[in-house]
Amino acid sequence: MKVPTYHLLGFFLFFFFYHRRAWAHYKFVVKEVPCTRLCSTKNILTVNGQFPGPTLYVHKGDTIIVDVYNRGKYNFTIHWHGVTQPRNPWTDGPEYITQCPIQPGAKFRQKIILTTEEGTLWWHAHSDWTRATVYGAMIIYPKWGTTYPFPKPDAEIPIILGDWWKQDIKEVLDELLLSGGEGNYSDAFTINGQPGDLYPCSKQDTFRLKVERGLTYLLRIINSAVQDMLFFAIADHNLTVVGSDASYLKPFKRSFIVISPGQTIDVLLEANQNPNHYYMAAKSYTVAAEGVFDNTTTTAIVEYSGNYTPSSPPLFPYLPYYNDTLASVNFTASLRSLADKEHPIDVPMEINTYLFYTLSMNTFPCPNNSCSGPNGTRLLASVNNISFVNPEIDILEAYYYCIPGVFGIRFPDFPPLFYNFTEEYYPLSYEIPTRGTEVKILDYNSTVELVFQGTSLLLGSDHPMHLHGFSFYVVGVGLGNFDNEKDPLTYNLVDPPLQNTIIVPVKGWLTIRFKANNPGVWYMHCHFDRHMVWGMDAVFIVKNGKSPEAKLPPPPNDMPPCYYKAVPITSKVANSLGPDICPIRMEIK
Ligand SMILES: *[C@@H]1O[C@H](CO)[C@@H](O)[C@H](O)[C@H]1NC(C)=O
Ligand SMILES: *[C@@H]1O[C@H](CO)[C@@H](O)[C@H](O)[C@H]1NC(C)=O
Ligand SMILES: *[C@@H]1O[C@H](CO)[C@@H](O)[C@H](O)[C@H]1NC(C)=O
Ligand SMILES: *[C@@H]1O[C@H](CO)[C@@H](O)[C@H](O)[C@H]1NC(C)=O
Ligand SMILES: *[C@@H]1O[C@H](CO)[C@@H](O)[C@H](O)[C@H]1NC(C)=O
Ligand SMILES: *[C@@H]1O[C@H](CO)[C@@H](O)[C@H](O)[C@H]1NC(C)=O
Ligand SMILES: *[C@@H]1O[C@H](CO)[C@@H](O)[C@H](O)[C@H]1NC(C)=O
Ligand SMILES: *[C@@H]1O[C@H](CO)[C@@H](O)[C@H](O)[C@H]1NC(C)=O
Ligand SMILES: *[C@@H]1O[C@H](CO)[C@@H](O)[C@H](O)[C@H]1NC(C)=O
Ligand SMILES: *[C@@H]1O[C@H](CO)[C@@H](O)[C@H](O)[C@H]1NC(C)=O
Ligand SMILES: *[C@@H]1O[C@H](CO)[C@@H](O)[C@H](O)[C@H]1NC(C)=O
Ligand SMILES: [Cu+2]
Repeated sequence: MKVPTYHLLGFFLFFFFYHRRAWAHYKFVVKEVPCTRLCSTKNILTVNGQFPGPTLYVHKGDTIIVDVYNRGKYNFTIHWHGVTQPRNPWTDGPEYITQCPIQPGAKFRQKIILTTEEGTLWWHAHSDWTRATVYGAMIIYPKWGTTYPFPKPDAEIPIILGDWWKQDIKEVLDELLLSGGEGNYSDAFTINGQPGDLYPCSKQDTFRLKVERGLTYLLRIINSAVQDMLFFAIADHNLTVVGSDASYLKPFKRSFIVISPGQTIDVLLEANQNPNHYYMAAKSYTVAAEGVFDNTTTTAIVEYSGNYTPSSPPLFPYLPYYNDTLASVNFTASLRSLADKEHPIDVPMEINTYLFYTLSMNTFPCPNNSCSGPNGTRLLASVNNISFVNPEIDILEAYYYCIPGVFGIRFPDFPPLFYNFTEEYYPLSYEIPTRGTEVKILDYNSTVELVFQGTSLLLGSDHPMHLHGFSFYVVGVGLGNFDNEKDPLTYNLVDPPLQNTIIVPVKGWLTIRFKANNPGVWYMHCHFDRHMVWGMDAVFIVKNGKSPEAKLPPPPNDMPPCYYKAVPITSKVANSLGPDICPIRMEIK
């Protein structure tokens, strides 16, 4: 049979592109470049010299390879935020949790395994505070041949919200840790790397979104800020929220949204107003006192095409007052999964592991009361009264190789003390946490319900909690103390949203559910980097299941090395961790 050549060519092209896409390969060269914002220039760390970094365009189910070359001055790691990475914690990224850092001059090949994620995610550095400038979008299109659960938008635009610090970010972190106090806050917020009109020396470079009346735009909004939850709105335009954290939502309309660091929100913008210039704007949502947070506003401009005289200045949107907690909680409570035939939900209904974690701001005594926290103390933060301390060997390797002395396995399921967590007055001694590196061990396939309870210690704060390795269903949220009897009756088990980051409201609670079907070591932390370095972190170890596809595979052979003293392991010490805890026992030399 004679096959026309163009058929063969078509077949070849299909194969070539299909496989190229399915195994996209990127090169990330991490290096410093000079960058000017707010009338001054400093060196910032970037990927490939770009700020924000390159966008990854992929399809649902793809596997991506990224070769990360550290040509910077500091230890470095990178994390694929919201990718569950089944059985692949090895290249998840958080330093001293799943790997030791990539040292200057070194290289690490990272594999990103996408499965059910579809929509918008992002990637960012996960060492010290280098993520302040090292981040980018990850756009996950539907599988080939399928489409969105809403009319195909005419164009798609990433809107990456960030913050900008005039100071070198390493200096900000060093100062924070040295002083023990609140530390500094950012000087500006940014939209796609630009502060916008309202800041000095910024007007020229303001991000402009050109739109045509009658068309619909999908804005893929990401909050990459180090420190701040943000209100975001576009003047005279409602936003139709259709997705968050790479999972679709039942569409709902809002004049503004609330987005936490780490979170992504997809919205449809209909260009249905009179041709004009309209501001899009973002500013902080915070309960911090005036004078100790960045109260500036970042803007970009939505510009209709056509012949007209734009209003000057452009029309400005309504944004709630900085501390409008009700607006924020209302937004979180409005998220609902599609939960239809094509997008079924899988919320665990029979729970076998109940956890209750308090999230607290803390103080710690400082020699001679010489720190800058309240009464000369050092500020810390904790989960269940344990302020997490990073180990020197990453927990994943310590677990895999069964290296003793790196972490403890006694992270408590409940706080040491039940009291009125949201009361205004409490004994001062409650403020002081214990410090340690404890992990919570979960059996493979266990069904977990975790209630977060924000406490009023040091007036409390909202906490955008982020879990690596899983997406979780948010089944309930409220203000005040969690009521074990009444609140579970309000749970949404029908169409709860599937998130990887969610705001636990100040002096409030929030309940998540997930199934621990991803063996390995997975970090959970507040996505305010300040709270993270103060110790509001926890680590889950999900044990291996019985079948081969439920077991943690060996590490890639280019894992960045850790430096540690050789500890000869006797089987006695190894066994003291418990018989099922270490999948592999090896003598480390
Ligand atoms: C905080 O930031 C400001 C503005 O960038 C800077 O002038 C100051 O030195 C920084 N440090 C402290 C401790 O305030
Ligand atoms: C936005 O939605 C609200 C409530 O549905 C409506 O009252 C308002 O007119 C809408 N605004 C625009 C600009 O479409
Ligand atoms: C921002 O905070 C500064 C310092 O506290 C204050 O002077 C200024 O009025 C505030 N600006 C706004 C817009 O709230
Ligand atoms: C918000 O801040 C204002 C001004 O500082 C204050 O009067 C008000 O009580 C605060 N609201 C809440 C809910 O804390
Ligand atoms: C949020 O606020 C809107 C408008 O006030 C209200 O209609 C809606 O019921 C609230 N939603 C939730 C979940 O509280
Ligand atoms: C604390 O103060 C005492 C008396 O001034 C001084 O001798 C001591 O060195 C100080 N300790 C520290 C850790 O600064
Ligand atoms: C500082 O000390 C005073 C006096 O002991 C106490 O009333 C106050 O609550 C303390 N502040 C904090 C934040 O611990
Ligand atoms: C807990 O404290 C809050 C704030 O002071 C108060 O409103 C509430 O009634 C207290 N709850 C109980 C059960 O005492
Ligand atoms: C946290 O633990 C410390 C040390 O055991 C204790 O003094 C403190 O009261 C605890 N705080 C709370 C809120 O349980
Ligand atoms: C884990 O759950 C999956 C899906 O419910 C099931 O197919 C599998 O058999 C379970 N494995 C174990 C070891 O329980
Ligand atoms: C960089 O990482 C290596 C390996 O974990 C570690 O030994 C070293 O102390 C780190 N350097 C800094 C400055 O943190
Ligand atoms: Cu926090």
